[in-house]
Amino acid sequence: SDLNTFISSIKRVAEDVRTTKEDKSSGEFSWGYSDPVYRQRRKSIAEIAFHYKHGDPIPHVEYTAEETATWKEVYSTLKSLYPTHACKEYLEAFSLLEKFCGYNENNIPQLEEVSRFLKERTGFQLRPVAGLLSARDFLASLAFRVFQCTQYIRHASSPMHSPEPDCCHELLGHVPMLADKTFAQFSQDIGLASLGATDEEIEKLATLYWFTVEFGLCRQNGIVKAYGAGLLSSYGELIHSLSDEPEVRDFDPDAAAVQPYQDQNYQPVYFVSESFSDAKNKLRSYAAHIKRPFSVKYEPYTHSIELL
Ligand code: H2B
Ligand code: FE
Repeated sequence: SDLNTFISSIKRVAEDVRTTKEDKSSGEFSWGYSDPVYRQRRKSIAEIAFHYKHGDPIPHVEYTAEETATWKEVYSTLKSLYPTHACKEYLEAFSLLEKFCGYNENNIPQLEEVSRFLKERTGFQLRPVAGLLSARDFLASLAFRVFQCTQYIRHASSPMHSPEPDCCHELLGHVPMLADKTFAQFSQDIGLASLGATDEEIEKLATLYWFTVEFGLCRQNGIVKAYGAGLLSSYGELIHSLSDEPEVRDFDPDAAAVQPYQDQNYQPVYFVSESFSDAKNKLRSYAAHIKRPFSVKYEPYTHSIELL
């Protein structure tokens, strides 16, 4: 039956967390759409993702001087905000990444090096991806502690803005947080909750992901800080999120899962968590109420999913 086919497909070990080539990386949504040199570059970096097999070392990309200059502008601008705007888990990981993974303004870190670092810290691994995946595919890999990571950089004409994820967003937004144990568990829990969920539940989990992993805030010593990757990789929205313009609500998964969001503009509403363990516990009880034909457990020794 369809259900059995589906069950055997989700039981596959992380090795098989392969996703469709159905992606939006043709450049259609990027600023470089009309730049043939940029499009060719994107195509050649996408080839790495299409040929990648789990367990392979991630091939290095030799970034050009122009690409490194784009990175430098993003890196140095954002870095100036982190001490006051980023949560402590982020700051701690960021300094380790500078020490051990080649994070600096003159170098775009290589995914392979970063992936090895994360694997040692929290068991998360990076997998190169050519562009946006469906929410279902993207969340499913989180269940295996695999983070699908773009390797190209945004077009040089707009260093401070990218309409799609690029390596600045992944490396500066996501990677430092994935080095935190509790946050890593939270991320995997969203992934586990997505397995076998209906399209409606996936939509809600994707929205929950949006208001936490991408745009989440947290309170530390009475001060609101950012932990969402969409904030930590956007100079403008990082400032906006901690100003008194937006509305800020206490994190509640039931509310966050159905909150309308903005993908063209800054968010008018953010959710603040008291801590990552608190967010994780709330998410777990939310996930426990999702109706599914089965429940799942992650088997860490074999990196596989067990059905309960
Ligand atoms: N695909 C890729 N390649 N990177 C992402 O960060 C991403 C994605 N995020 N697909 C997903 C969608 C997210 O917006 C949620 C889960 O829908
Ligand atoms: Fe992201």
